[in-house]
Amino acid sequence: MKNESLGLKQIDPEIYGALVSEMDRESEGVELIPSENYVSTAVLQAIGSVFTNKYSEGYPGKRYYGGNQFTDIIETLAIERAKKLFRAMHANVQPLSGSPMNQAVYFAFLKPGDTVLGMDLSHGGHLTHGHPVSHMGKIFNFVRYKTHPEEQGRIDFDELARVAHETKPKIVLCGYTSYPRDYDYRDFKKIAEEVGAITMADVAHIGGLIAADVMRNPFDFGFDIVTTTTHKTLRGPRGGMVLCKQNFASTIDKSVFPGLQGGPHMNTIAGIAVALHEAGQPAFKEYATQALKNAKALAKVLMDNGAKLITDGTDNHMMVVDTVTSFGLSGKESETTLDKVAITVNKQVIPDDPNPPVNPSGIRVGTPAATTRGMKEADMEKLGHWIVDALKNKDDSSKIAQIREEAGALCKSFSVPGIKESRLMLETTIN
Ligand code: DSN
Repeated sequence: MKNESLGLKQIDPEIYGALVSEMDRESEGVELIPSENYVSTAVLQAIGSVFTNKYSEGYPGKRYYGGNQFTDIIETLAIERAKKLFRAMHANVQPLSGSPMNQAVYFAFLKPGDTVLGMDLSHGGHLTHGHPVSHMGKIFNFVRYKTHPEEQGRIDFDELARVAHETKPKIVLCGYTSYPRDYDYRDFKKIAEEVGAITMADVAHIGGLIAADVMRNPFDFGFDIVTTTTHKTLRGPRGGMVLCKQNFASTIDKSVFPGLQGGPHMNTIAGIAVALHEAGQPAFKEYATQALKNAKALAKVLMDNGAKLITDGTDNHMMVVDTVTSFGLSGKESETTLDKVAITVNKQVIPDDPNPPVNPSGIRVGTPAATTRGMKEADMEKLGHWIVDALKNKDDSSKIAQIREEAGALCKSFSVPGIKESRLMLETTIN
């Protein structure tokens, strides 16, 4: 099979072309979607490795297939590194991504119809926190809580306690995908204890910030279960982890495999192990600290220039802008306008949004990816002004062209990790 030694360029020019274009897109634009990031060259090498060839159903030392002596090494390292970074007693690193990691927890502890207290999607929660369109919302009884607009998005814990006593949830869940504040885990824990519920925190967005100890860690407040994706602030490949107290460990493991999934993606687990190693280094703490500083700086320049931020500021790496109120533009119009100036954001529902998710009233903006490239507060200042200028002048083509040029010039000063090496690898074939 001579062809098998040829590279992507020769074998599949269409995929090669799209890949090269994506590298150009990532290099030439500013990524401000808060759930995205750039992995390191080392993580890319681990993901693009022969571990993708291997079936490893089971867990280290207890596999259903032979030949797992090396996958056992990487999965054990990933588990130990995750436990250390998150101060967790147990870690399962096999969930394929964020939704299955949460599903594995629900199926571990709930029967159909059981109640979970979770955050409303438009107030910052996730589809898997019980939105009616998700399968989870159909199987379990999610009771959703909301935030207080007049208290900068804080949660009304008196109301939460009242609802918890009324509905007797099996799980009290906190976590978010578009909530710019930190959580007061102590209040959640107190309420859960009063009603005998398990405490679960889905920290998918802020996993890297918790690993770096620059945001609160739910385990420090006695939480039972913490789930996190690995590809957002943690800067690893796309995946999920369930971290928990020891008494939940075997129930969680059985729920992930064989309950929910089959063979784990061992190349991804290799990448997760590398990302966790990187997250344990002093440079990662600096990165996480800078991501928070950058978010504060970006929030300030946006607010100073007429943008209405949901929660009027940020405690983490992201912010949600009400673009309808600020600029008379829907989230979709704003996203499209910013695409034209090579600044990528995503349209976003705002609390109790009167508009639908396909064309909501806001956008979500975040700093993890730009910070990985090395951008700092002065760059956030520029980005904030360009965002506002573009949204205020969306029909002025010369203004849009000028901002695009300036944003492109900024990008030239900050390379994206792994791109140079990937280009080199794509051009290399051994005959
Ligand atoms: N899609 C993820 C995000 O962007 O936050 C959540 O699932």
